[in-house]
Formats: sequence, structure tokens, C-alpha cells
Amino acid sequence: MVTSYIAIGSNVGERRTFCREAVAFLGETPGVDVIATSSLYETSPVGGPPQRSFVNAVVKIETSLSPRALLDLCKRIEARLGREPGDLRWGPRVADLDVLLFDDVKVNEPDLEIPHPRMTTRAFVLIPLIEIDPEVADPWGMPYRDLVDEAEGDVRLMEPF
Ligand code: PH2
Ligand code: MG
Ligand code: MG
Repeated sequence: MVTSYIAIGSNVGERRTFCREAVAFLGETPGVDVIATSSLYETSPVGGPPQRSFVNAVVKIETSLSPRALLDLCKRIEARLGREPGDLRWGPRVADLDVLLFDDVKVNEPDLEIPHPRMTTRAFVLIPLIEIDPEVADPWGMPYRDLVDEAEGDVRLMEPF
């Protein structure tokens, strides 16, 4: 089993419900155990067109899946929650599940990069991540908490998961 962190976001419809359902779907998947979930945060949109604020959270899992199988699972959960393929990049979405970290594994493929290439600059990822694990570091040993002050976007604690 390896430890992985997944970012969850929604800014359409019942945003909190979509985030909670995404975690439930992860947890009921064979080969995935949910270890911890951050609080829910309301966050200002970073990039993309003018759009509603997001609800974001981060989930810590242990998994026997490969990085590729975990990515496929995230896509299946997005589809199950009603996300249409080919929606606008960084635009409104009912559910977005992004693999942030996968132990100390580095993946560099066109459709899958781990660590997630933009997580270092996004407060809506870093703040919930550090809530779960204040010491978490990238595969080169740099703690993510050192990046929070410089990160982009407003993040407001909304409610417990
Ligand atoms: N996701 C994006 C782009 N911008 N902004 C916020 N606040 N939260 C997100 O989840 C988010 C975003 C691309 O997936
Ligand atoms: Mg995303
Ligand atoms: Mg995504």
C-alpha cells in the first residue's frame, strides 16, 4: 500500500455534497482506504473564466492501485458525479479529482504528472493538505508548508468534512 493525496473541488450545484460523494466513492473502491479528509474550504477561483467560488478539500488515502489506475478512478468518479468530458479548462465543474502525491513517486506523462505540477502555487490545495499532514513534503524533501505564504487565491474554512 502506498500513501497518496487527492485534491477535490466543485463549483457547480450542491458543491459540498459533490465533494462528500467523491470521497465516499473513493472509499468504497477495492484497493483504496480513506485515511483522512480535510475540512471543506470555500476558495476563490484561480484561473479560468469568471465563475462561482469553489468548495475544496484534500483526501489522504492508502492504495494498492497504480498511479495510472488511480487517475482512471478519479475520472470515473468525476463522470459518475455528472462531469461532462471536454469541459472548459479551469472552468466550472461539478467535480474535479486530481492526484497530488503518490508516495515519493514521480510521474511525467502527457496526461499524468505527479507531483501535481500546479499544487505548489495553489492555496486551495496547500492549506487543506497541510491541515491533514503539517509535515508533508515533496519527493525531494521540501515541506509544502513553506509555500503557503506565497500561494495564490483566498481560502476560507467552511465547515468540518
Ligand atoms: N481548480 C482549477 C482551477 N481553479 N480554483 C479553485 N479555487 N479551486 C479549484 O479546485 C480550481 C480552481 C482547475 O482544476
Ligand atoms: Mg484541477
Ligand atoms: Mg482535474
